[in-house]
Amino acid sequence: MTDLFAHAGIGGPAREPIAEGAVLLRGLVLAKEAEMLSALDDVVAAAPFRHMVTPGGFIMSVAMTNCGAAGWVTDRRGYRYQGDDPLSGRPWPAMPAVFLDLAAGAADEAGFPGFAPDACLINRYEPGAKMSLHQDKDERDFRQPIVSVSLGLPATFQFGGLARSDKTVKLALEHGDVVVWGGPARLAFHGVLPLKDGEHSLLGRKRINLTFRRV
Ligand code: MD6
Ligand code: FE
Repeated sequence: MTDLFAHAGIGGPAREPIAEGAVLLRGLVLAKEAEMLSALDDVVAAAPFRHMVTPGGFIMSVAMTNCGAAGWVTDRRGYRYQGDDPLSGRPWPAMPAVFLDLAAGAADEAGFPGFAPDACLINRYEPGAKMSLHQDKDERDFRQPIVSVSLGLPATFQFGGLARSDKTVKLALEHGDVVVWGGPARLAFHGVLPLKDGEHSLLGRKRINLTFRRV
């Protein structure tokens, strides 16, 4: 049976459990879509997307920027969070209120009340860009969840276990979807398969992913 109340706000968003501690809230962003995209434009105007280099010397296919008190960066020296944008030497743009509200609301919905992110990593995928399997472990407090927002072209998300070699499940993430990820899933391996070409009505030939964390 179809869920009559999906995305309607009545009875909450459509929720799809992924694993213990990880849930997909389909379409949660759609009600705030215009505000979110406008805030995103402001952030990107102040701190443009750039392709960072991994500690091993590879240029990432995903272009990144950040907003909030701390931003995730990688270069030859390693992965870390830092308060200044290395491109400009200035602090990252402040986290827009609409981002904070969305992230806190999604976390609450998923059973993680009181989530107050201080970092938002913004990833831009163009056709062919991918994110290899990895764990998010550069944060201090793994009791805090991560809230992940998908915008633009759909992508295939891979979600595995606590060991790299664990079997993965594939999940189609679409414009407006939010994944909340914490508890026993917080250190699960995950990745994004190479983005398929396409044209999104609002974002064109790309996918944007926002990940909110408490660093
Ligand atoms: C992406 N996301 O969806 C990449 N990490 O483009 C992530 O790496 C990620 O979505 C931790 C938790 C949720 C995520
Ligand atoms: Fe990740």
